[in-house]
Amino acid sequence: MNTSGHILALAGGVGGAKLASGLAAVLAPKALTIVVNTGDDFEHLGLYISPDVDSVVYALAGLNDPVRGWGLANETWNAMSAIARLGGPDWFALGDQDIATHLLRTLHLRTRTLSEITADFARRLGIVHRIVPMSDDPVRSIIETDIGPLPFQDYFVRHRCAPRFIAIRYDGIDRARPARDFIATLEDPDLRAIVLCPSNPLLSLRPILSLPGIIERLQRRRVPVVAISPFIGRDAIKGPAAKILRELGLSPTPEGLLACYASFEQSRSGRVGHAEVLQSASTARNHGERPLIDGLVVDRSDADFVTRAGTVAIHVTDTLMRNRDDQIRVARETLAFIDRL
Ligand code: FO1
Repeated sequence: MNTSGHILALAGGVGGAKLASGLAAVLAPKALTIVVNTGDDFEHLGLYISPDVDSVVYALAGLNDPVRGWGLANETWNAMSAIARLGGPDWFALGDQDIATHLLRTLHLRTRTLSEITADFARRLGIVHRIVPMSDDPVRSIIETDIGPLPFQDYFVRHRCAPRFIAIRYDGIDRARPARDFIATLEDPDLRAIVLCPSNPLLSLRPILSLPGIIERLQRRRVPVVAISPFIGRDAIKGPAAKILRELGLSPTPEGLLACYASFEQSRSGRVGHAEVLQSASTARNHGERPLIDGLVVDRSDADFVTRAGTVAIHVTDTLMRNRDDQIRVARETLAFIDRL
């Protein structure tokens, strides 16, 4: 077992940033690469916003607001108030300090890639681990809902996830190349495991896994893939994951999560809706084909699931990460679990 190797963590959103912080606290700089979803990225007020990348960068720098779950701690909102006073859009709140990130990133994007800018910001904020946006090419998550297709932030923030979720698609995914350091980590002979953070499977992880060639590379892997369930007691810790799974006909449980991951293997188009989930439930795996997930970390409140887990190895623990100690504990337990697989 390669206990000193390289961990590749796939992350997005608050849950992803928390586990990424825990892993960064216990792993050496060269032993961790965090690849982050960019399907939530969009242009707003002329600025390029990359919410999941910023959540991970701010969390690893210790600058994040732990209560809000996004943006910077000790934030002020003067620019937003001034924008509203002038009749500008204020449905998406940009803090005064946060605006500095978006302004500089937008400026640098004229001459540099998102990967280069992220690495530069991370280094300047004292981060020693590698944070890699999943792609330098544009990918935009679109939610198909009962009121029509909505760009991700319209669905998530403007409509507060209220419309019924019918399907998600990722515009631009077919032409998007996975970031260079993402591929390099997947091909690293020293790779020890791939960790799917407790992020929303459809909003945060599926875009990363839908990039051309990624699922195929995972299916040829020599190392375990371990996921951490974002569900506790049939509900999501934060955000709309439980509501979305229910609207797709899945339960917000480890079982529903595995069904969701199975639909990723079946549907190569990237789009996931009710039909894709149903199809994967009825399609038997080809002989010898490896499931996407080797191990799943589940919360104690979902421990009854263990008996129905089939070939997937299960580790049961307290998955709620209230503080830094919890982040470190869940990270350590996940690494120990990997070494038992
Ligand atoms: N989420 C909200 O619910 N309301 C907001 O006004 C908002 C603003 C915002 C600004 C910058 C940023 O990086 C994130 C922001 N988020 C906001 C969170 C964002 O919508 C989500 O974190 C992700 O896109 C989902 O993981």
